[in-house]
Amino acid sequence: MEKHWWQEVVVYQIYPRSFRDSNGDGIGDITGMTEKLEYLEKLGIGAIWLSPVYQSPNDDNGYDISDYEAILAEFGTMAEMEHFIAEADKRHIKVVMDLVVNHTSDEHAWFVEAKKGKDNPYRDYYVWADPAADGGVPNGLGSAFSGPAWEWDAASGQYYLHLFSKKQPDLNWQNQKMRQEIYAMMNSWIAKGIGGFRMDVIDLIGKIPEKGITGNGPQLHEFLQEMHHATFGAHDLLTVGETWGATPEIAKLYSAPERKELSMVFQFEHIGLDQKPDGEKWDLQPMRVAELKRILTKWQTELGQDGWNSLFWNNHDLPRMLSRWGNDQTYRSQSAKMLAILLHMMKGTPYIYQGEEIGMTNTPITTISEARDIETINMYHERLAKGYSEAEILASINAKGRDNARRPMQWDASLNGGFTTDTPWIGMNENYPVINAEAALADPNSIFYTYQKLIRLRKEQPIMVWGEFKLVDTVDEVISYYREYEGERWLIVANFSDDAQLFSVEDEIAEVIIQNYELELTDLKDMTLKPWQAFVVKVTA
Ligand code: TEU
Ligand code: CA
Repeated sequence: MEKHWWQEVVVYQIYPRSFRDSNGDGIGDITGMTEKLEYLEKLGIGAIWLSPVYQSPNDDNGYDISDYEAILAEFGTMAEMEHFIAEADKRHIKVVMDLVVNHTSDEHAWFVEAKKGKDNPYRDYYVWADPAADGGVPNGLGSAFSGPAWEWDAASGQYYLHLFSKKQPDLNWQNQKMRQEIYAMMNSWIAKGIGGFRMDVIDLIGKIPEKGITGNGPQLHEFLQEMHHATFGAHDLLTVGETWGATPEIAKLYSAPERKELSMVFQFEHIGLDQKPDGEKWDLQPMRVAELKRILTKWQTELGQDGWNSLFWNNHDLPRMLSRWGNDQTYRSQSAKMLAILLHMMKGTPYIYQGEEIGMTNTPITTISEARDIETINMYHERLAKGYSEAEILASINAKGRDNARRPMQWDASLNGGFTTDTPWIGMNENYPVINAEAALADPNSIFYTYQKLIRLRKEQPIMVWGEFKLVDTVDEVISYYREYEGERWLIVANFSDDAQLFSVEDEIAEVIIQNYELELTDLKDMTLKPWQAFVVKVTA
């Protein structure tokens, strides 16, 4: 497999609305991001995945785009965006844009035209259907944000499809002219010197709604190969598809180099482990570490040379992993560092979500008025109507709601954590006086410096990027594996629990690479691991 820059970097995801407000309106912005490039350079990341900054009515916080080639006024100007790209480039940081082309905003010019009538040239850029025989929705497709995926358009007597909010009408990828306009837009962003694209729900663009097919449709890979050849194929860009339903076999279809589609995908098999199999994300069950170990191992071993893994615990759609599966109370630092070591020592490209590097935690709410996310608010009303108790619903929201990740970045102990001098668009987590970047930078033992070291090791030690993964047989709560490369062998050990756990291997320690306690590590036989203990040692071959 030929080598690419995007296999060797660590990517940092910025959710711009919540990163840094430079002009005191309570909303993060591009100039605020530029101000913080020095911080990101210190962390050592090589690319930024930037959640959408395009013009949008913000029904879904920018994932409802009304103009792909204009910047949301609240975030700044195109000149400030181009300056950000240039400033990042000076620091050897590439900017990976969020490409949201499964749908647009209903305020996009194309949809405004399409709604004018059935004979409008843009009508077929979207998915329209006649009512069913009973006059109701065409079929049973549902929206990810509650309710049916069909919205009635009285003017034309048809429904239009929206797999997300009704202000996010799905684009019709069967329409070749629409596809060409998307590719032209992508090329205009490539011309600005970006480092690639993260592709929002890209597994949905092959949908066949009349047959109820949404993910992995028959023409999906044909469209992606067409997109590759028409846009980024001529450049060595990082392209990562968001593909919720991917298995390793499906992932190979996206990322096997000879298929000329994408660099890699985000798969979510590990992320679903605390969701009841027959339920929605809100229906909780305990995560079993043995299952997590099995799934992580499957992805490490089954992609082989036919693709490349992305590695993540967090993003703007997920609760903070430190609170979700770590211990953000008694072992906040140790469990955060364990999560970092366990993930970054695996084979693939690691992604850090803003605030993860300083151990930010979930932010519980006590009333729905504190929520901002459309997915959460719609679910709240839907489940109240279905008879769920408010306590049950709030418990689900506090465990899995997307706002947990979207609370403003905590920069220092000053008012509003140094995020803004105004009232933030969404409440701060009240622990910002203790958990913030300034405190992290001042503490040589902080979670930040564990991430900084892991990123530096990846630059210095080829075994981290190219080494083969081999699982070690351990008790359920311990995840341990070797990485092997050109005769060198590293052993990674992580106690993924609140309890002491037994661990034993015959290897001799040649060097301690990194650990989340400050212990003398001398003997790997018959160890008793401390709660959340994690370490990496080079062992003698
Ligand atoms: O998310 C896709 C998606 O399916 C998630 O919304 C997921 O279903 C849900 O959040 C479960 O936690 C992408 C973007 O990442 C998300 O922010 C957007 O809301 C969505 O697509 C629509 O663009
Ligand atoms: Ca602002």
